[in-house]
Amino acid sequence: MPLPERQPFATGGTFGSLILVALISVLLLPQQGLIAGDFGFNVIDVEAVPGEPFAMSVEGDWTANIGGFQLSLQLPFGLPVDDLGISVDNTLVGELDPDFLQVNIDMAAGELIYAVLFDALPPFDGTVMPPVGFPLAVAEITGTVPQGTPDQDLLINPVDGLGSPPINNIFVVGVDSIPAENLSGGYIQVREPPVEQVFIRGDVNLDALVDIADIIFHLNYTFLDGPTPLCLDAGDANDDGVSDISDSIFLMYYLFLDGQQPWPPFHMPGTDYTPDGIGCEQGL
Ligand SMILES: [Ca+2]
Ligand SMILES: [Ca+2]
Ligand SMILES: [Ca+2]
Repeated sequence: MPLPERQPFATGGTFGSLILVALISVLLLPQQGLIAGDFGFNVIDVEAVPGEPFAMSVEGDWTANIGGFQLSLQLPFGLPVDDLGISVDNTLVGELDPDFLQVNIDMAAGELIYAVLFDALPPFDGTVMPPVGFPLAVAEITGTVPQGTPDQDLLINPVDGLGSPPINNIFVVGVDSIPAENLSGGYIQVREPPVEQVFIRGDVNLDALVDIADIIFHLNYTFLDGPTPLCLDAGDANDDGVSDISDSIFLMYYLFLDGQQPWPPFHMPGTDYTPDGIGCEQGL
């Protein structure tokens, strides 16, 4: 029987092709399933008191090891914020000590561009950040709303195509840019804090004196449909968070039976030292 013809390279060739295909598959594997919709940026609302600095978080969400990201944020026209900035301070990204950080703020155009690459300079050690499975703060927007700025909501909104050349919101995965498709903006909520009302505890009728008229006022509204005090907390003479008969009795003891004086603020007007459910709409 003749020996089968030798085909020394046929098997090896097929085998080599299989290895090549397998290798390519493995190389491509991390890229498979990278759906842009799984990547996103979310600007988190922050309350800002005029005259005080604020820090606004930008969260990222991603499903592959990232080597960096780029933010393109639209700012309201004439944004009333001094010293506007963005950084990776106070984030885990900051802990990676990124090689490349580029900020470009154009207040007139209403654009804030921020690019971050973890590993852009030699030695290249391939620093990446793995997905953590939930949104994570990747940047912090800081600034100060000037004193006297009226209450308002200022939208900071991730929008693709800002700047020139146009910049998109992306994550860097390997050598690819993955668009961040889940984009949601957040508001700088400018809020002047309410002025805390001052009162003298026991001075239910708000005439800056604590005397028998306050006991009568207190009994009147507690039992006889008299007017509710503008500053209920002033009527809470024993400062237990409730205005009731025990406060009238407390004041009687104080005024006529050498009892304990009302709790602070007393003698001098002030605010409640022991925050509770009872408030003061209007003080002295
Ligand atoms: Ca009084
Ligand atoms: Ca009370
Ligand atoms: Ca209190």
